[in-house]
Amino acid sequence: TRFIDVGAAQLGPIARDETREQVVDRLIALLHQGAARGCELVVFPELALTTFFPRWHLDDGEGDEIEGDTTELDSYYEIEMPNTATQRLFDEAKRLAVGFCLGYAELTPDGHRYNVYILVDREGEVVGKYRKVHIPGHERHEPWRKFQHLERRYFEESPDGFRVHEAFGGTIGMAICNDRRWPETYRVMGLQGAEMILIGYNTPLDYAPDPSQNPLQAFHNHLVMQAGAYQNGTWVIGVAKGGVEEGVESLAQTVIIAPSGQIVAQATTIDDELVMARCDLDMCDRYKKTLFDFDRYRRPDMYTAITDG
Ligand code: CDT
Repeated sequence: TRFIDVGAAQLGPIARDETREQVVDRLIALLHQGAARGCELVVFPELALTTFFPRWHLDDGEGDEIEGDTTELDSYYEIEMPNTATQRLFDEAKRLAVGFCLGYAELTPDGHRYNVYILVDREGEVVGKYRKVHIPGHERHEPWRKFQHLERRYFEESPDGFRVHEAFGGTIGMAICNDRRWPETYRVMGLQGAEMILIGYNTPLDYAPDPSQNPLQAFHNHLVMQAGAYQNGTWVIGVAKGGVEEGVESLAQTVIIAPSGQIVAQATTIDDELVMARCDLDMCDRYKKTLFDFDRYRRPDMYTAITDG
């Protein structure tokens, strides 16, 4: 049987003035906890190096292009990885022989901005990179909101889509936050044989376009990830940046979900907290080779509206 001992490393809030060095200290502390508990992979959340900056309108422009003064905005993006601030994390992970998954904002040399997740193996090598596919929120400053959700201003949609990586003795996929609400996310990776899908999130409890959803945030969070796990016979590791960050309350409830759809570990705080589970990758076949034997039972010819639409 193939096991991966996985740590889901939830983060509490990251303040606007918190430095990368301070945050990296927190990540390394979680890495040590993971190593002490036998983890070979520690999963950090979406945008794990900075505050969730899309809550502010930070450039001077009004159009869809980023323009004007972008000094603070640009300070939230990484232009290389590893870099001066994160090299310590890579070095310590390699020393401990613990792989990790890290979310951050990427500014490419040719000026593209993506919300990304990287998978780093136990030797400290980046073995996979994922750029967020489903970018939620809005493109322009909306002053009526208590806080902004300007992801659609600050990030481009992935041109790459969902891939899987052979790593940690299994087939691993990645997704970021809003991606977890869409069944296609899991299915596209399920069709590539995903045995474990890593998902980091920042989810404000206050959803301005329809506040009636606010009390359901925790329910919807687990609903979508448990369904995605079960319907594709895969482990799902859902990792939050939670707590009250710059006055905005965000969902915690980090979870590790089995291919049965059952939650096997869950965070109990809204702060930095590592939960772990021994994940049996061979458990995936119980679902992939029976009820969800895709080759035998799926009817793709009946689903053409999904790709034609
Ligand atoms: N980070 C992220 O994608 N958050 C969204 C918030 C809701 S859309 C404004 C989410 O789907 O959780």
